[in-house]
Formats: sequence, C-alpha cells, structure tokens
Amino acid sequence: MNNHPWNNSFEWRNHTATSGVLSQAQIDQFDQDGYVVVNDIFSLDELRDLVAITDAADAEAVAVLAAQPNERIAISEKGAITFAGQLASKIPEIRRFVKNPTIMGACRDLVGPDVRMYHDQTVYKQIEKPRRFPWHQDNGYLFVTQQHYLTCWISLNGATIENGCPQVVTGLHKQGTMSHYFVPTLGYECFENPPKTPIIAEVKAGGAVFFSSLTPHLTGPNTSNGVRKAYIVQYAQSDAVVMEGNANDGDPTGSHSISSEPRGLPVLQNGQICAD
Ligand SMILES: O=C(O)CCC(=O)C(=O)O
Repeated sequence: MNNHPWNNSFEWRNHTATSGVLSQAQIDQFDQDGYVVVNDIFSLDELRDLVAITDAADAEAVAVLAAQPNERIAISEKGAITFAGQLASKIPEIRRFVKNPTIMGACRDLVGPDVRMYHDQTVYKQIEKPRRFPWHQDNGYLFVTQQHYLTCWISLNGATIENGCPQVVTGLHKQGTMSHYFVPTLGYECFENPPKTPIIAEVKAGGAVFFSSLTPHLTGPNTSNGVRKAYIVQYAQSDAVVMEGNANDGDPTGSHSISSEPRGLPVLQNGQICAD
C-alpha cells in the first residue's frame, strides 16, 4: 500500500462531540476506526418519501443504461450496480433529507461549522449480476484537500452482509489517501485483499454508516433476492479544494474550490443549518 502521489503529508485530527447528536463514544469510535453506524435517523414516513424520490431517480438511470451498448456507462451497469447522481441539485424535495438534523449534527462534529454537501448519489445493488464494489477510499476517486471529508451512507431498505452492506478496514484512515488503480467496469481499488480482517457494517433502513473519505471500504455482492438501496451523501469543509489532473502523470494540472461546483449545496454556516 503506497500513499497517493499527491498525499505529501497528512495528520489525522480527532474530534469532539459538541452537537449533542453523537456521543463522545461514537465520535471516539469514528476517530479510532474510521466509521460509526447510526440507526434511526429517518422516521418511517420520511423514509417512504425519500425512497419514492430515489426509486424514481434509479428507474430513470436504469432506462438510460438500457439504451447503451452492454447496458453500461462507466461503472454503472443494468442488473449489477446502478448509480443516479446529483439529486440534491436537481430535486429540491430531497434537500430536507440532505440537511437532516442528525446528519447535520454529525457534520458539525466530524467536519466543522462550515460545511458543503459535496456530492450525492443513489447506489442500488441489483441482483442479476452480483459483484463486489472494490476496496477504495472515497478520496481515491477525486483528490480533495482537506483529505478528510465525511461520507454518509444512508440505508434505504436495510443493508446486510447478504445484500452487500459496507465493510471497512479500520485504522488506515489515519495515513491519508492511498494510491488507487482502476479495475475495469468495477471502479478504483486500493487493495484487492485487505491487510486486516474487515468489519461488517450492517445498518437498518433509515440509518447510516458514517465514514471518512479516507476509510477503505467495499461492498460485497448482493446475493439476496432483493435490490439493496443506498443514498450516499458526502460533506466537506466549505473551503475544500479538488485537485485536477491524473495522479499517475505527475503534479496536479489545476484545482478548483468545491463551492464552485453546481452539484453541491451549502448545508452548514457557522454551525447553523442553511436555508434553501
Ligand atoms: O454502495 C455501494 O455498493 C458502494 C458505493 C461506494 O462505496 C461509493 O460510491 O463510494
């Protein structure tokens, strides 16, 4: 395991519970292991409304995939794993879920007082072509500084080992971003075999796995008889910067602030939840 070429120095900073949403024990687990599971974030009514939005977005994505050669666009493939991105920028009704008070409390504690939703997408693991989503850190896809940001992996219908819940390797987030290579059709990978036994992070419908953009995670094949549904929302410090270029070709060719990206959304300012 090598460092990402642009990860020249990194120091993990521990966090303090101030929001009253997460306990210090949960924050300590996040700092030590790189993840924490929080159940009961959304009520049944909220979940029903959220899933209505995400199901429609997935259906639209699947229809687009069905018209492609091999029914695939990049790593999104009909019958295997389907992605629908940038819902918050297009669908105002989903923003109340993105700014859920429990999630905002976690953001305050684990990101800071000024936070922008950086990226959101649904990820539906279909059953026809079961496959893994490779071991990776989210910061291995696009290199962001500060390297640590927060991924909130919301389970829409319950995530188990059988249907492909997240698995994490603990401790490695403290080293910063690792180098990744691309596995055709599957995605970026930082290692094929984890250096230590992974933790299985099962989570109930309406709960979430919070992990760092630096936490290596994978989801296994969906071997159940139903689609596994997740809505993934990522939150970064408002002044975070995306480095541009290909890390294998040398130094970054440029950079831009996440606040210039139309897909994002300010969610916290001075610790207060932003209005739409
Ligand atoms: O939800 C999944 O199956 C994997 C998605 C994932 O890890 C990601 O988008 O970074």
